[in-house]
Parts: sequence; structure tokens; C-alpha cells
Amino acid sequence: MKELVNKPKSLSIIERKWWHAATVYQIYPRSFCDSNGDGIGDIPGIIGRLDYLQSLGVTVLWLSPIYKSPMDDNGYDISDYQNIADEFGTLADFDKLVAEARQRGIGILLDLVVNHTSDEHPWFVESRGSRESRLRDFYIWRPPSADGGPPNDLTSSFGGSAWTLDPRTGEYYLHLFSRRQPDLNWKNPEVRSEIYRMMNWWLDRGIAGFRMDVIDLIGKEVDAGITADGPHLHDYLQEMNRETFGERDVLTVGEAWSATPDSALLYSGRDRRELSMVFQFEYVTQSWDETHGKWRPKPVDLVKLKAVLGKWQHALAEDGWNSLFWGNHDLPRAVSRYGDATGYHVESAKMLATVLHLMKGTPFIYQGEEIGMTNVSFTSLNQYKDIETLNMHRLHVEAGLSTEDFIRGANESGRDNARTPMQWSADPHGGFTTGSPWIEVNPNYATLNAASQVSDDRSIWAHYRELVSLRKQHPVIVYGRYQAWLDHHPDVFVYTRTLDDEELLVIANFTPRTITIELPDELHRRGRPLISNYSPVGEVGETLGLGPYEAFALLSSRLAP
Ligand code: TEU
Ligand code: CA
Repeated sequence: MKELVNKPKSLSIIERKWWHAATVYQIYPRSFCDSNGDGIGDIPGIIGRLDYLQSLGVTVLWLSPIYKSPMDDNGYDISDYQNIADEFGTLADFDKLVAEARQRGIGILLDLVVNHTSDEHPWFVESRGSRESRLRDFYIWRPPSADGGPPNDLTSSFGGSAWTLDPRTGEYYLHLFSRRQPDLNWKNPEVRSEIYRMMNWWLDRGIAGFRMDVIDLIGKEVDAGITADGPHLHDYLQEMNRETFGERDVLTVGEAWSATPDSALLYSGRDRRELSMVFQFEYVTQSWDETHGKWRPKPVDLVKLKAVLGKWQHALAEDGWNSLFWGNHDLPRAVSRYGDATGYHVESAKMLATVLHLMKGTPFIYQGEEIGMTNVSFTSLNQYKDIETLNMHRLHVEAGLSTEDFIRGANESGRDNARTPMQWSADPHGGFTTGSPWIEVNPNYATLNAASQVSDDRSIWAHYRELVSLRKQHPVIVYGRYQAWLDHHPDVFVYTRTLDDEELLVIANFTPRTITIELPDELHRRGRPLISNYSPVGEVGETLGLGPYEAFALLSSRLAP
């Protein structure tokens, strides 16, 4: 029996924003499309693919860094914030990208990397010159500890101490990433105002907002050993908001590995005036090994995965906003990590997309995910290019691990999985370049490529396009209340989204097996099949059979009998 509810139209407390209904697409420029045959993706290459992105339906592109950089960390080490790296193009190319994207209803999000700069940034060159340098205090310098070693035991994300001794002045500088990425001193008001000035300069060029690299680290209290979530973090973000984008209608998303549902409300709560949303990684790190971290990931535990994603859905239901993503340029390929890249490639890629894109939040598609690109299997160390992987290899081998063992972990979790070139076609190097690519293309490009999918209505690509379009058409997908069902079921992900008199039911089999599940009375219904990766499902009753990785969504009216 269905309840006959006839409540007044619900007034969501959340103020409507354009980016609530948007789907963002992340581009890793180095690996997206090479226009001039030098083996490196570039801005003209992106411009050449705008029609492809428009037909996918995405309305925001987040570009990983395109600024001048010695590329120690592929651009996350910036030496000039107000210029473009030669290999990516020119400022004129960038302005053209913004204009051409805008004509297609697409906005450009820049990657704001302001926790650190490159060691080649003129600020650092000046700062390291002498202890009396006028920019000394732009970075974090400390004298050696009593035994001459580093000031404390803070470690770098890429391995080893976070401190490097600079012989010129006999002091250590802090770098939470590579030694070529010195951390800026956010306590210095001059540093902050320089950054705000630079941000406004880009906003004035017409960008749609920023993705903020490791933004949870800028409030660090180095001497107390605090890096993430420091005491002044939110003061700085409120100041940044006031001084830069606060009055502009842009999207801002902060990368925050330390974020909890509570802190997410500090960043994105309605009265806080900080950011639109953050990326949270709780569901990522919960499957890392206690000692070896991501290099020995545990198998995905669906019950735990549902619990974490559900917790975030609830915590930000009435205030704040979620970001939704399975992958990015640091993470393994979604279908390899959470699906089945060999046995049920198409089914599982579509299933994952269905589950993610119908939740509440703004979905992010990482380049190539829309065609189901997979992890790569490298066999020799020189195929890897990522600084994190190469540094970690050195440390693990010093600690007694064999290179072969390390490669097994890197093929599962290394960042280069996400960085092999976009597979456009079955042409040499997947149509990414006419030259020789900076990193090898995944050999499966011959069968797994965009060209073969865009014209096929049953492809993974077509499924993503459908999901992006559904979000634009159905407010229930954007604003509906989330409720999870069958929390403890190890095989299926089931949730409903409710708005006014509409209810969306999403059911997904996370296993490569044919299964039968029992559904509680409240879920029995007839409705309109919205999307599926098998044949359309218009009715569910007490028992439901699901094929391997089957997923579907059913839209029904709560007023109907
Ligand atoms: O990543 C932050 C970060 O902490 C990653 O290094 C992450 O921990 C790691 O990949 C997972 O093992 C951001 C950028 O997304 C990343 O590409 C940069 O290398 C890093 O910051 C430094 O800017
Ligand atoms: Ca190029």
C-alpha cells in the first residue's frame, strides 16, 4: 500500500545554484589531446575536442594545472602563476579556449595550487638567497635541530622528510610534496594578498571557478606538527572568499583529504562563505592497507563503501553540498578499482556511473572514464613517469621490497593509471598524438576508444551522456532526499531519492554474479524506467533478479496507487 501524501511542494532549504545541476569533466591536459605532435597534450588539443565534450553534455571543464612549470610534478609545481607552460600553449590559446567553451555553454575551472610553488618560482629563488631576503618569510624556513637534522619529523607525501637543508643559508625549508615544491607561508599576509591578486586576475579573464589543490593544508602549524586542518584554515578561506570570488557566481571545490562531514560543513555550509564544496576521500582511504597504504589496497567492501557514501549524503543533505567522483588524476581507473575491467567491462562501468550520478551532489567525470578506460599493466619501472611512484619505488626497495612486488602495487594504485593518454581512436597511440607520447598509451586502445563508442547507442559513452542529460531534466536527481536501503546487503547498492511527489529508485548489483534479492514493501512499485544497463525495468516486486553488474533507475509518482 502506498501512502497518499499530498504535502505542499517542498521548499528545499538549499539555495539553488547553477552548479547543482552541472556535471564537471576533469581534463589532465598533458594526456588529453596533442595538437602539434610533440607527444604532450595541449590547449589547442582541448579546443579541438570541445564539440566532443559538448555532445557528452558536460558544462564545466576542470583543467589540471596549465601554468608555467618545470613539471617536476606535471604542473603541480608552478613557477609562474600568470602564464601558460610552453608545451600547453599561450595565454592567447587559453583565452580562445574560454571563449570557445563559453559559446558551447561550458565554463573553465582552473586548478589553484597555492599550498606550494615550484622551487623555480621567482619568490623562492629570492627567498632562498639569504636569511635577510625580503621574501624569506614567503616560505617556511627553520634552523636545523640540535643534532643538525631536520627541525621535526614531518614527512612528505612523496616519501621521506618534508624538510630539505639549503646549504646556502644553512636552514631547512618545508615541502609537504617534492623538494621542488616548497610550501608557501600562509601566515604571511603578503603571501595571501599576492595569491588573491593572482586569483582575481584569472577570474577577470572569465573563468568559471577554481579547484583548489590540497587546500586543507594551508592552515598548517608546522612547529606543532599540524599540517591538515590547521587552526587558521577557515579564517584564510573566508578571507579568500571576501577578497576574490565571494561576489562572483563561480564554482569552487577544495581538495581536502582530511575532510570529515563536520569539516565539510565548515567549508561549504550556507553561512560560512568559503567554498561551494570539497572533495572528500574517506571512501578511498578506508580501503588502503594499514602499513603499505594504497600500494597494497584491500578489496572493495561494498557494505563499508555504502556506509561512507551514505553518511556524506546525509551529513550534507540540508546544508553544504557533496562532490561525487570515482576517479581523478591521482587515483586508479574507476572501472578497474570498483568494477570489473575484464569480465564485465561495459556492464560494470555503466553500473558505477549510474550509482554515482544519481546521488545528490555535483558529479565529476575524469577524462576517459566516460569510455571506461582501465588501469594499465606496466612491466618495467621505466614505463612509469609519476614522481610519487618513482620516489616510492626507491623507498620500498630500500626497505627490502622487490621491484616486481612494487610494480604489482603500482599497477593497482599508481597515479600513472589515470595519466595514460586519452584513447580517441584505433589509430596509432590511440589518436592522442601523431608523435611519440610522453607516457605509453594503454595497449587496449585498439578496441577501447571514443571513436567506436560515440556512434554506438549502447556504449559506456552513451550511458554517461544519458546520465548527464537526466540530471539537467529531473530536479529529483539534483535535490531529492537521499535514503539508503539494504545497508547490510553485501552485493547490492540500493537507494531512493525523493522530491515532492516524485521518487527515484536506484538498484545496482556490484557483483559479477546473477543474483536474486528481496525488497522491502516500501520499494515495490511500477514506474518509468529512467536508465538501465540491461533491458529497461518498469516494475519491481518482492523478489528481484539482477544480472552481473546490472543497474537501473525507476522513476515513480508517490501519488499513484
Ligand atoms: O594531491 C594531493 C595528494 O595528497 C596526493 O599526492 C595524494 O595524496 C596521492 O596522490 C595519493 O597517494 C594534489 C594533486 O591532486 C596531486 O596531483 C599533486 O601531486 C599534489 O596535490 C601536490 O600538488
Ligand atoms: Ca603538444
